Amino acid sequence: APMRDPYTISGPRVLLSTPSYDWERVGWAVNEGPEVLHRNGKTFVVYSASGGTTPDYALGLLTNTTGNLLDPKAWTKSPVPVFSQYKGPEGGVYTPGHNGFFRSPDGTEDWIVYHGKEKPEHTWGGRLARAQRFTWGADDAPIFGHPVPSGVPLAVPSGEGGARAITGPGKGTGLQARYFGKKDLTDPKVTRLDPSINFHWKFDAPASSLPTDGFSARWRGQVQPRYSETYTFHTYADDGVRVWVDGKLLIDDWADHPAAANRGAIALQAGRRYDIRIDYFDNLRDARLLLAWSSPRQPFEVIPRSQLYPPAAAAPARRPAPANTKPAARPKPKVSRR
Ligand SMILES: [Ca+2]
Ligand SMILES: [Ca+2]
Repeated sequence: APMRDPYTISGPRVLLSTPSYDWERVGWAVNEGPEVLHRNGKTFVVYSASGGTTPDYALGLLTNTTGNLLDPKAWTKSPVPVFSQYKGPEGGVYTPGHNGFFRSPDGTEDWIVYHGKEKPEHTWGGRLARAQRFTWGADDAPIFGHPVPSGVPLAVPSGEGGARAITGPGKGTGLQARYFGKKDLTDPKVTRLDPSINFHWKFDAPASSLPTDGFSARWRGQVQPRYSETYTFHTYADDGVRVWVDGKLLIDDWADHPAAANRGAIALQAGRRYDIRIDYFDNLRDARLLLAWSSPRQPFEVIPRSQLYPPAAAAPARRPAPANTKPAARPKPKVSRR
């Protein structure tokens, strides 16, 4: 209908589309949820078709190139849906539709937001809000591709604060290490910079001034993640180990045992440096310690030198790690163990 203002029609309504194709009539015959796109003088109406509980709910496209928006004959309907259910090796998306559009914060990208389900069930439930980027064809029509299944990583919209959520490799040089002649972090013998923590000393000592059994070590400095997300820190230690990140005790396994894996998780921001501290001791025989990390985008790896820094000079720790170094009387660690 013609409109006097954005919320008042001023003339008779005109019917532009009815469910005419089979793919618009699965479950129920439906055309609904129209959303408009403009590009180079052309107008597009993207609408949702078929029953909203069916896996076949899909988006259709009407195109107007004349600018006469109230003439039904000026609109051409795509004979096939332009966005519909998808099943691939990485998963499936069903019932995609009832969408909206938005631009990336810097105005360079076009995005569709829509609902879709992970299973082809005939229910209203299970619909999840989803968003992905779309592009444009030479004929100015939108190209949506297929709905992207859950769990497939997408870059954030260009210019979003999170665009800095990925940083390149850091410029770290490693952690400050102090090795002690006794297993309770006393009797300091050696101070040095360790580029990363991936040691298997076997039945030997880390340095000639240290004993082969009953020594300990403490690493201090900062760790710098490359992604803004929850990181899991992993250790593999013989014997005991504790790890603090940003003052939070993530791994607490201060006990004698053969090599054991531990882990603990914390949410981190890309590019920020967080205080990290690792305490370790060897009681008898074999001695080893590995410190790794993983996150949704960070494959499991020994934390590399580039992301580890010696303690910040002078600047006091924002949240200092607890001073507790006594091994006795600590509750059993709550971290999971593999
Ligand atoms: Ca040992
Ligand atoms: Ca030993």
